[in-house]
Amino acid sequence: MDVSIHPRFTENRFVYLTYSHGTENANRTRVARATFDGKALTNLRVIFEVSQSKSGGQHFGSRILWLPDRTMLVAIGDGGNPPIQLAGDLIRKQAQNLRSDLGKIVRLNDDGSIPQDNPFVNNANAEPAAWSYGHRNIQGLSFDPTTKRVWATEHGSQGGDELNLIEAGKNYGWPLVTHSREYTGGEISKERSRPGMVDPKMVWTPAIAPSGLAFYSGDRIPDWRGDLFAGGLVSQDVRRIDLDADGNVLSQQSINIGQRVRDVRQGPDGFLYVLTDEQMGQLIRLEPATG
Ligand SMILES: [Ca+2]
Repeated sequence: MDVSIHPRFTENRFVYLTYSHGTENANRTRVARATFDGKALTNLRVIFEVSQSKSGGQHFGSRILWLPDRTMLVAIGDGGNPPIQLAGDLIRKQAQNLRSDLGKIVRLNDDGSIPQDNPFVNNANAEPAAWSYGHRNIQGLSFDPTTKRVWATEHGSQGGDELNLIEAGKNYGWPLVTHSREYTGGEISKERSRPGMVDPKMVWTPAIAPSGLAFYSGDRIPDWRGDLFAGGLVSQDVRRIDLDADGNVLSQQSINIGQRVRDVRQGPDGFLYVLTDEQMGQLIRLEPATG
């Protein structure tokens, strides 16, 4: 589901992959590390897997984001929609269970071990990998190198997709508070906000189905510096999100792509790259119009 190179890739040649592993009845998100020898990946080793197996093919996450201290954040989905269950209850409730990796962002060292400054590392009732919780299914994760802010986009159910400013140890509410509804039309919760839970910075209803998120810090497109770019699978566009200094959303603008957008990245050349996932998926480079 994601491919990411180590911040010191030129020295160690490490490549990281996230993927779903197992069977229809028992599967979980995994993180593996391999070495790229110039032609192929070798020494593939699983360095992390979600604490519990789930059934079905939904809500694995999963994006990788490197922090400046060379730890990695990995987004893990809540496990699936009703009627998927775990331990006799809807699996999505695991997003509020700190003993589960489901519905979390986890933070790992580059070998998969647990950083000793993780927020719940001294909590005997929590998974030590957990970094933030109450997430449904994050498929966009990006970092602002100036403010050190972590941004995530998360799929709602029907409507209620979210842009969140992520901080260590915080609860983002799912499924106790949400703007989204069941696919069958009913309420998931009557509550949109609750003390002790973090409200989204932005909500998309109808859903854009956000996938891929890039904080733009390049110099090729000066007008776009400091803006977020969120891909949309259903909206088939990229949303440019203008932020103020406090990280509040000022406005959004749709850049029409006309295909399902799976990922958005800033390239080392300072341009924005958009990956689409239709039959003939394309890699598109966005450049400023001339003249
Ligand atoms: Ca939320």
